[in-house]
Amino acid sequence: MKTRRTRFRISALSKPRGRPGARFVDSVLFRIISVDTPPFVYFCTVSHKTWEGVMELYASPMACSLASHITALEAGLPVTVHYVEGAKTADGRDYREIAPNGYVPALVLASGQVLNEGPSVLQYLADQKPELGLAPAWGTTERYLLIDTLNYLSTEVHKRLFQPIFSGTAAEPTKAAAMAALEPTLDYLSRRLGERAYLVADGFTVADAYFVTLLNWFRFIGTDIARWPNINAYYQAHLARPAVAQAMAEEMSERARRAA
Ligand SMILES: N[C@@H](CCC(=O)N[C@@H](CS)C(=O)NCC(=O)O)C(=O)O
Repeated sequence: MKTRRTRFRISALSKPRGRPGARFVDSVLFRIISVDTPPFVYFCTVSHKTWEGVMELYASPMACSLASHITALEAGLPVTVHYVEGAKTADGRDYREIAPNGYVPALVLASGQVLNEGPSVLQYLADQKPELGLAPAWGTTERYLLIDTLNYLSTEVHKRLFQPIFSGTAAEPTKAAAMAALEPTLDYLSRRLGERAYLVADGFTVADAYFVTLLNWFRFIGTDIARWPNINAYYQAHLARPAVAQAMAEEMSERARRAA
């Protein structure tokens, strides 16, 4: 998987919906010509297998998009990661032309459609490789437990707690209320995790990718996770997971580059 600097340029990245439409990808190595002949679009390429299903993930280093980055690596998917800085892409485009609400993650699918909510991006990526079990199969109770967990992490932990804490504009009482909710939230998550190695299923799922991402933030604001031994053991074990370690190393290196 390539990160940040792409070897090709895509125009008309975010077509509204449906078929890809005319799209040209220029590269030293590849040239893909889209022939828009309704009702079919034919892709002619010197390396069809290489580019089939390629996706673009827009991310901010160590933000919630880290969970999607981890998932893409876990699944070995053809995803190119682009870091967004100051609402601009690395090649100077206005990020709001890709994701109108300005949030990461945004996943631009091979069709040109854009997913722009963490839980949908995570599940889409997981569903590309169902055999890996990164999301339980649709129709099973476990799938609904996954959705339940992703919604909790996204709305209650990410948005209700961390959004005001990280915000430069939130009122002090709002920040204080969020800080006061940190410990009860970790108590709850500790009970929810129990002595299991994974948050939802018998193996690693996208909920674990998201939980590890949020545990980084607890640590970042100085919460001593060691006070919740089961969460701490879980966190340490997942930090050693190759996809987690690789995604975090890449994103920390991007942060270091910005800080330099
Ligand atoms: N509802 C979105 C929220 C995503 C979100 O809050 N992303 C943050 C980074 S963690 C962001 O892009 N913030 C940029 C901004 O607020 O302009 C989701 O759950 O994915």
